[in-house]
Amino acid sequence: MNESRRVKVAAALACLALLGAGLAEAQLTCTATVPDYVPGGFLPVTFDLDYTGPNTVTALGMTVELPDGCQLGWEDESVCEPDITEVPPVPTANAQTPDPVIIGDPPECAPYVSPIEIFWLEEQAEPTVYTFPMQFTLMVQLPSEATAGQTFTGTCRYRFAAGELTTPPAAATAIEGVCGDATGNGTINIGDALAIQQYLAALIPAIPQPALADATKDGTVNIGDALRIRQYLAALIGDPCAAK
Ligand SMILES: [Ca+2]
Ligand SMILES: [Ca+2]
Repeated sequence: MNESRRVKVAAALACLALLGAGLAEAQLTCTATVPDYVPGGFLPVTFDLDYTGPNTVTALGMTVELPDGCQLGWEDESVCEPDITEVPPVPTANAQTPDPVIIGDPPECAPYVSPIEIFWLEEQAEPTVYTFPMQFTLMVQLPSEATAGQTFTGTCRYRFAAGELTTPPAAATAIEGVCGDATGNGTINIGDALAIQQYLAALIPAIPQPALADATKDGTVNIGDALRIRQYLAALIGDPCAAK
């Protein structure tokens, strides 16, 4: 081995040692939370990701496992109904907006199926610098025959300039709730319609049970849901969540 090559090998080994030390100090966490669900409705599945360590995270990926029959978004949500955002952007420190990409190529308006591989890919020359802690939410549609607990699992991957770390799987189980019960107290009353209206007026930051509040089952909570609940309470309709 000539001198130049010996120096390069030594430098490479030193880098690997530094990387190994860095990875050993790195702290990764990924947790999942879900509210109660309604069969056939949409459910926000939220992942909280955190990282502390000496290495800058330059790429981010997740594998998400859905219960049987659950679906996630569409390849091109702009031409498919309902119009839901399949994977949101994530916060970054250098004002870049990496495109979220789902691996797979289903036919137009066919859903992605589990397990779902998600990556946030940067097109820019400079790597994206992710900021932690971060949170993102996937809107998943449950099958109409869903019963009992519905468990969602996410495994997060962090990539550095060299090397990659994977978190243990984070799981959360949703239980079935009463459709229209936005407050999550087990009954439908005027308080549920009011909670939705207060949320839409930005008087409260969140709805306790957003999937139960989505009476129209279109993946969003809006005034139509409050109207359905009011119509139900006025005995104008028999089921606040029945299809129109
Ligand atoms: Ca309620
Ligand atoms: Ca709705």
